[in-house]
Amino acid sequence: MSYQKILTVQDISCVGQCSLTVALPILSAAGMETCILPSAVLSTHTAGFSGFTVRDLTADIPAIAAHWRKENIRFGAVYTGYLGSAEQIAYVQDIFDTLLETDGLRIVDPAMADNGKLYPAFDAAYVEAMKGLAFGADIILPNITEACFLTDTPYREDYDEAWIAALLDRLTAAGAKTIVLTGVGYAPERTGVVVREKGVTRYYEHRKIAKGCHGTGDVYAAAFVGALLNGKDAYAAAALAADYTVRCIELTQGDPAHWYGVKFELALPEYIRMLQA
Ligand code: PXL
Repeated sequence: MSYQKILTVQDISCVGQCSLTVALPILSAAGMETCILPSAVLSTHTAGFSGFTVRDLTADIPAIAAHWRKENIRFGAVYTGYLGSAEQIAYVQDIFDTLLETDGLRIVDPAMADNGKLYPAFDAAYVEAMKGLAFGADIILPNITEACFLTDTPYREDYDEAWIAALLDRLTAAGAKTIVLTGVGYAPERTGVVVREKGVTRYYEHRKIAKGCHGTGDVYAAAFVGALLNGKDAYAAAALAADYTVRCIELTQGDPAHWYGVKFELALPEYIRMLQA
């Protein structure tokens, strides 16, 4: 697929290998002109560091978006990740409505929770706002915890294929279009991703290396978006992104000092080769 101008909206965690500091290099490696809108600036991410600083950039967003409209700037896709506040979600919705090219893609990673819990910055009002953004998008990439929050489903550690199918049904009933549900494993040491598109559900299973490696959701979503915009279908993009994320984890394990993220940079050459295959 051709070179496209896309926008990704998520925070800058200055240290911690997540959100914009992984999305920008991965999408650039995927050959996309990647414009960014930082939702907030944090000294580090919020999962494991203490005493981090946060500057919420919500108030800056309307003027930034208005400037882009005035300059007639439009994007082939807008991909959102960790956002700063419920109020900001309304501004992002406005960006979806006014700054996309005709047929531009709305891709939402509702990055707000994991392992049954919301991230520290978020509350029930944020979840409600995220429902509106996610169910109006073309593609969503929740993990199981986020899918539960989006559908008011009690979270479960143990589940089977029927429970996952019911969770997908609830997302679809609420308005979700293409769903990429991450972190779905039915056996020890195995995990994978379930893709439901136009009523067809497919599962890509792969090796589970480590439990809850930080930042891998963001690496995965960016790699998925890069593959999709390179013309892969949703299932192929989901599988490619899984293979890349596994490589990133492999390259990081064995270095306990690197607990806060994955060394995704080391696998970028492989990612580019996967895109070309
Ligand atoms: O990886 C998701 C993420 C992104 N940004 C910030 C976070 C987290 C997860 O904790 O804290 C600031």
